Amino acid sequence: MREIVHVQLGQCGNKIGEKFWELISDEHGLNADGIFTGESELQLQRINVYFVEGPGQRFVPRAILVDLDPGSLDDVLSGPFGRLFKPENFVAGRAGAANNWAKGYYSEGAELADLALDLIRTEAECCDLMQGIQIVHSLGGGTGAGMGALLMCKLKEEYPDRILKVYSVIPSSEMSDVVVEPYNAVLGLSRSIECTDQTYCIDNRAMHYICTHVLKLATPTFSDANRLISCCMSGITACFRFPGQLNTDLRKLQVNLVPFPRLHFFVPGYAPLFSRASAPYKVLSVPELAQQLFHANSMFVYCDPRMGKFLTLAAIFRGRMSTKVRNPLSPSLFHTFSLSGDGGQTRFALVCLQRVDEQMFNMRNKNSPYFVEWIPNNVQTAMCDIGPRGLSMSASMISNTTAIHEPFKRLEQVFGGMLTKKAYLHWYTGEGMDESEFTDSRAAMQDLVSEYQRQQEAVAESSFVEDPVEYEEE
Ligand SMILES: Nc1nc2c(ncn2[C@@H]2O[C@H](COP(=O)(O)OP(=O)(O)OP(=O)(O)O)[C@@H](O)[C@H]2O)c(=O)[nH]1
Ligand SMILES: [Mg+2]
Repeated sequence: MREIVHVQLGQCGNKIGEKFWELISDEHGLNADGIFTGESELQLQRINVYFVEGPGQRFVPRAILVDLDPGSLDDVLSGPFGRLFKPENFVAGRAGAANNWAKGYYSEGAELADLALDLIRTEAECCDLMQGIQIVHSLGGGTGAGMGALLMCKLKEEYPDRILKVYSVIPSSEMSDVVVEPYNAVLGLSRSIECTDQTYCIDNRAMHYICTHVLKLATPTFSDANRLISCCMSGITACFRFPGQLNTDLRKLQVNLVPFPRLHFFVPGYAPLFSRASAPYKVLSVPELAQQLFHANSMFVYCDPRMGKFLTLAAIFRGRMSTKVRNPLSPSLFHTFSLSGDGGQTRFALVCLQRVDEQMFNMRNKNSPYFVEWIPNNVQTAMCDIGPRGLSMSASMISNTTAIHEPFKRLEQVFGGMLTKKAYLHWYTGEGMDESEFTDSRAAMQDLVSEYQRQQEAVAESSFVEDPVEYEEE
């Protein structure tokens, strides 16, 4: 089995992680005790990717829950799904990292990191063939960003050939008023450049915008944002968790989505998103979902994709799609997935996938100025028959767009402004951190921003023009 080990860190990581496990447990037919009460064999077929089967058909998340402040872990334990998790896999500190990256990375976090790593190791050793590790954390918190960075670096060192996939929540003043967050975020992101394979950026500014302008919520809470984030995570992972025609795994995603190793900061997106008032009038269809996915309002990072270029993009559709297709199967479709040999069902799925592919192809053509022209076929489509609870269909997107350099640049500039004044630095140096780390992290962010800009401006070279062939005369 291609197992994934999950780690959730800090308050934000634990809140989002809790929602994610609630959602996927339900999709796999598990109740709050992890007992299977589902109806379909499909729910169990690949359940081992995220769950470990214990005695009595009880399924336990392959998850480690960490926080330097015990509060968020207590909340998970006393929450509706508290009994789902293995009690030994909770790692709690005593006092938190007080929004200080250095406490998470160097002092308090470093003390607890070995314990967390031991637990991760134990889970990894019990896997048949672990495909990767996923971390959920915030980049604003001391624990999430600081200890998160430490764990990432250690895990990459220990498991260099496994995919390290991280969901990182980018801070925003709309949802937090902690002044040092830009410091924590840039320090954390600069480690992500080298230590992670895939970083899914979730920008609280975008989450706030979606909640207020798209869902029309008057006073959005973290819980509203977390619900959307967990739906997107569930969509992104659906093809690993359920049998499908295109069983995308982490490595395939990695190969297709990351043309340059450092440019692995993805913008996730999700559709449908609509307000409660408009729900009764919504008719979901593949074209509608495809259209929504390309809209800036569906993207979880506050940036305009039209200000950049998509390097690559993957879209995962879920649910029962219509089978009405006009064109015969395109031969190019076949090398994107393998047939599972189940006759009619596969045929049906093929036709559905073609419809979804067609729509994505149309959307790509319509938006062609926003794609780099030098990567052909840079849109991947995957499909999972098992829909999300309460909706006939949904779609999630993972885009690798150069537009992400805008929010990174904004963060780096705020960071630079505070650093020039050496504001708040004493909190960090007081934990043993050197000032040069700040300048190094800033330089790493600046390099990343310019790398994205360079690829955005790069044009295709005419390398396809063949040299004329000269024939010898007889
Ligand atoms: N989307 C979302 N963001 C959150 C949530 N909780 C906190 N945040 C954001 O995360 C950042 C603060 O990080 P936390 O996760 O609270 O901090 P921590 O990792 O527990 O670290 P310390 O408390 O400093 O030890 C801020 O930018 C918050 O806006 C949440 O439930 N959802
Ligand atoms: Mg905390």
